[in-house]
Amino acid sequence: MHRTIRRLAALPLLLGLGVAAPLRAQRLTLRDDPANDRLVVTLSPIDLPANAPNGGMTKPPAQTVVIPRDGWLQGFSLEMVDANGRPVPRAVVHHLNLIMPDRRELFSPIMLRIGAMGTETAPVKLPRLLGLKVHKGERLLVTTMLHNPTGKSYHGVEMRISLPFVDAGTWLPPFSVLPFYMDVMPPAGIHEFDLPPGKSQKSWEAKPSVPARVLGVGGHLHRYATLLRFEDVTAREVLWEARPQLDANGEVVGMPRGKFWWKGGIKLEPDHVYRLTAFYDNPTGQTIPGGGMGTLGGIVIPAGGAAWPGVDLHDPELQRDIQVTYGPMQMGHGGHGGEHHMEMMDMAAPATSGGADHKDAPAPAHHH
Ligand SMILES: [Cu+2]
Repeated sequence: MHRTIRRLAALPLLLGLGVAAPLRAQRLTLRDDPANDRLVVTLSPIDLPANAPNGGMTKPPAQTVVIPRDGWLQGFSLEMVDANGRPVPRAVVHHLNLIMPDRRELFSPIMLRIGAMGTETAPVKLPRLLGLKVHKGERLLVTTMLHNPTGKSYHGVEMRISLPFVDAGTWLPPFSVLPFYMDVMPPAGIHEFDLPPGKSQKSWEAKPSVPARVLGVGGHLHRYATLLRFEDVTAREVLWEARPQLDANGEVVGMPRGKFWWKGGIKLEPDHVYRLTAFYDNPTGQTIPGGGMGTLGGIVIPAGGAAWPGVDLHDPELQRDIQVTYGPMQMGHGGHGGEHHMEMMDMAAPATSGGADHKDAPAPAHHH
């Protein structure tokens, strides 16, 4: 009799423990906010202890939400508050990626990157008349990596991604555009590379899967970068190149954007080869492990009514992309072991998606 009572008394405690654990897990949810023409995607709660040792990274599990109605996405912005409603500094976001897992990229079969943010990325808002057409039921995947370099601890942090959204029933439908992403490293996998001393360059090339017109581009580079070049190898033509603004320490503080909509865009042909090259000049005399990166992001319109191809789940490159995206680690940084979604990071290479003008093109995809 006594034994039974004791067991029953212990039961709520056990249940309590059983419930407590899942409540601490970070959950991604979507709230439709038609009154404000937006979708709000929330990830919480996240604990970010102060002065994480050696720049320890937290990677909440990659999760998806479902688009609730047909319409157009027109950008994104991010805000963060902790459990006490205090604003949390943007410096804690190493990067954030928005991905459509059921669609593919233009230059490779990996999942479609629709937006990315680093520490310094300003909100992205497309002009009212441009948008990414999405359908009810489509999935949106969010991956992020966070750290806390500040002296303050933040608990129960809520990450709120606001996505301006135009309903399909609008009286003035936006013109449908699509994002594209290209990297100097192969698309699926780690995008940082070891930066040799002195002058060096890294490039990757590919053909687009359909003809398209590029309306605008932006770039992402790391410390000591000198130039990002996008060229049509077949036509032997440089389509866009930009020099990053560097500060006295060689850190990238800004990156010009290319706008081509005014001339009807830059034509991409599926039988042409395109190359992206990042140029660096590393004055340290030493190889910087994982110090280099070069990314191009932009928006296109498919030309001549070409249908964007779907995902091919049998494609090994897509499989590798899925594995890397959902896996515990997304970063190179010298191959430190990652456990419990934590990783030792080389803080000499912070995410700098900085740019003076973020209004006309989505930020380049930024996958560490
Ligand atoms: Cu980077």
